[in-house]
Amino acid sequence: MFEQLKEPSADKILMLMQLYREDPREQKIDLGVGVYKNPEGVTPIMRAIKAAEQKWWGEETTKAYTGLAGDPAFSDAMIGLVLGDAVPRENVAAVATPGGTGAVRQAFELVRMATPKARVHVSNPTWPNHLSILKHLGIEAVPYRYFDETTCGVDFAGMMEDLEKVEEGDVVLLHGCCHNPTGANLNLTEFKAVIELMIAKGALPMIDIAYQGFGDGLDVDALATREVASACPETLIAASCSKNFGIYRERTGLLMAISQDSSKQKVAQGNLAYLNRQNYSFPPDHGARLVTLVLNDDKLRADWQSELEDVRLNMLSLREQLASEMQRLTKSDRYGFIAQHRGMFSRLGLSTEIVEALRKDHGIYMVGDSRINIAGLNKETVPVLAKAIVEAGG
Ligand code: HCI
Repeated sequence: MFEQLKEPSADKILMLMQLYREDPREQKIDLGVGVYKNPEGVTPIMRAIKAAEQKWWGEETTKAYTGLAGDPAFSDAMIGLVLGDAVPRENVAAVATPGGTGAVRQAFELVRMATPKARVHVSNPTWPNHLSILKHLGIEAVPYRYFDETTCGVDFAGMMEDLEKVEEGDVVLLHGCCHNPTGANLNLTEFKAVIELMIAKGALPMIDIAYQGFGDGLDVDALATREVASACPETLIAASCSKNFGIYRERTGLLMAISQDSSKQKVAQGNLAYLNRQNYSFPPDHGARLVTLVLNDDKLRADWQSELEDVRLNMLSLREQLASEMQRLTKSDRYGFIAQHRGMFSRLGLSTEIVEALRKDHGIYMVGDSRINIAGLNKETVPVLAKAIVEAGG
């Protein structure tokens, strides 16, 4: 049977990780996969997570299954973090998922179950996994203009023009904050215009929020998501805890299905639990437990927020340093957008030839579309990257 299988297309980000590992050069710089690294190049376990782990080790008495939706306390805590008080709790159906990817996958499956003909409108570009999961599920992905190659900001007029083609029942996938892969984001006024358009078209918004706290702060980063959830009749939200709690390998995420009509909550909750059952029965518990412990304990929560804020500010200062270094070397404001972008990534707008030259000649690894992980830099390597970009013709 196995001979019938075709070689699946590889994930470009994960492929790059492999190439980086195999590179023997000592001075190599990894700006690839979206994992936070501190100035020493280490992805630390956050203090509050470590403390929660110690606490839980003492308190845990069983490894018996949780519920299909995971522990309701995790849903409650995460709904609070993402939505604040934007929507009444009884309007939200939610299940724990294996990471944000799990939530995205379940959301798409829910869409296909409810409306088999629905198309999903995605920003051009979007996170490659969005596209590959949609393709795998046989759901049509329709790109809308998003990244303006000349300004490296959002082509908002183009985006709105393309979203005019959205049909009733279609899904519009939006990044809640910290757009991956570009780092270019809508402002709140623009988001509100998109909301109006989606409501007028009868489209279902789906928000992927994987970097809350990495842009302008925990609450500011959630503003657009809260605005969507409180204004639209129905909303899907895939939230990840991988980055803001630094628990990547624990696979911790939450899928929310929100309706303004609370009588729909029961059927939505039932279907989300059904999807968990079909795919893996019970979602992983360990990461979700740690998140719940941190969010529900004042001291741990305050410490987590303060460490997350340090992470955010570190990335912001690297952005500013890189933008000013590029300005100094190119004697232009061409790269000023790096300081305007938010989150872990920036798409630099470099050609594939330049990206290739940076890898071959300088041992600098970025994704082929010139996406860099800002956290892969530190004060010492920012000038190295800037010089290499200019030398490579950027
Ligand atoms: C990213 O780098 O975009 C996020 C991390 C990631 C990459 C590829 C697959 C899963 C997660």
